[in-house]
Amino acid sequence: MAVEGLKVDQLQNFINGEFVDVKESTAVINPATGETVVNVPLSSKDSVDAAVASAKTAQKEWALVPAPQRAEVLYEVGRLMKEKKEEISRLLTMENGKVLEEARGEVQEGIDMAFYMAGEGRRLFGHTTPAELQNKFAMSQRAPVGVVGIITPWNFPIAIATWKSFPAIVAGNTVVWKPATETPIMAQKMVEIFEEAGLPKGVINVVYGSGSQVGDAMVHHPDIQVISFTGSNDVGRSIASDCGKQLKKVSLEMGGKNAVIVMDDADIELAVEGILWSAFGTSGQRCTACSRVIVHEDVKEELEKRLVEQMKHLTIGNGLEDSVKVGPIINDAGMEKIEKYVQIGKDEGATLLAGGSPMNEGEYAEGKYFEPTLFTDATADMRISQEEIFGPVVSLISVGSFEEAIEVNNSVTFGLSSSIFTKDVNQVFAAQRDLDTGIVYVNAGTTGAEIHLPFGGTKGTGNGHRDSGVQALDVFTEWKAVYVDYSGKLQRAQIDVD
Ligand code: UN1
Repeated sequence: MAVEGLKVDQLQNFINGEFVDVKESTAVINPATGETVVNVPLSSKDSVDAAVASAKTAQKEWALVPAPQRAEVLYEVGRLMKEKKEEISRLLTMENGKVLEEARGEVQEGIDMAFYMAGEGRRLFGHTTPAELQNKFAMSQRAPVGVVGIITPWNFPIAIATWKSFPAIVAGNTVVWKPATETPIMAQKMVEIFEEAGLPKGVINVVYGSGSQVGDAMVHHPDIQVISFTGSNDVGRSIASDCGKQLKKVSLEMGGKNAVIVMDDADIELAVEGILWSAFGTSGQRCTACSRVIVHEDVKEELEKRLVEQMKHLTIGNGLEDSVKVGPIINDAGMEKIEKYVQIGKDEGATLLAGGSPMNEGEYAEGKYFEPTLFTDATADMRISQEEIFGPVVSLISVGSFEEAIEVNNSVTFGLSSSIFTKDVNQVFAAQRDLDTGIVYVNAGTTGAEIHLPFGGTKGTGNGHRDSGVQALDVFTEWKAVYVDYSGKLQRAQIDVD
């Protein structure tokens, strides 16, 4: 029997406005309970071909709909998401495990994105600029790229999908979307909402399945002009090289190794709150999660003591329960990776101050839970200080100065988010200049990006593009420069200029 809020117990692809059966499927497991929530199709290349054909046909007409009218659909999408926020949030907790309060926050992020991008329907600004010759007009404008392929992760299955699909749609593209197989219900809910909002058939198409089948077919499909991907660094690199060979535009967001810097003049209580929220919220399964704390040596002991004390109050369990602050880990692969890194940390000589083990007993037996874990005496070059763990594990590294803190922060191959706690205004401004990440926080943790600002990072985090913000439009549009000569004669630029 289908779970509450979901009409079906077997999901179907959504192609050209129709729900389509696929032979093979797999179970979606609630990581908090081990129960099956729904079955999700495992599609093959044929489904991708059908989805792209539908998107390609629909795009011709969609591109001709005036952008303010395309935006009307997004306003309605936002309104419906708002109306169904509680129902969607509960389903999100069931398939992903994040606690209900965070699920509500994620759905809200999608609602914000709908209204923000709907507003772009009346902007989509280009420039008008003087031409260098008399009686000549010059402007630049955005044109849709065509069919867009979006590949979204399980950790923010609705918010990230809105960061990518809404700008694509408002700009006149059509979409083929491969959601993560762990969290397909958010795609089902979005499809239902798009339909109810009146999005024409073929503008959004959903194909469920693995990266190796569906993702690969999308990346290699000649009629998909852009791939926007959020996921692991390894997969992102291979997508980039495959797209590179085809000269296909690609936008990548591939995680982080984000740090909170705590200076000797910081409000330590506030820093503790910021660290706990950004390290253990979402069980550390955010690209933006804090996994390093770079602490000034003069406040190291105090910070350690307060963190260990406060960590005792983190309640772990099923995110549908109000009292729970830390939910489960998404799956076995996630658990194994976390366990592996805890062992690496011990072997490297870091000191384990709290946690460090999976939780398998009693109420935790059926789900996948890992204790919030704190290492100290880590050094900047250890693997636990360099590699993304994607779990509730944080390592303290102590430093002697502001300059050293910045250097340690910047010593990783990722560059998504960073944070500094200090009351010194000079350090605040120097830090926001010198921290080499795409997102910088002052006196807050490393998470909590807002949708109207660009989301993404430097170095191994991305390839120069940004999700959300007005910048997302650059991924889904081509710039077109238009010159109108009304002089009635041939005027040669750069030559016929007196
Ligand atoms: C992610 O983890 O990939 O800033 C997205 C944040 C959220 C988005 C996280 N607004 O943590």
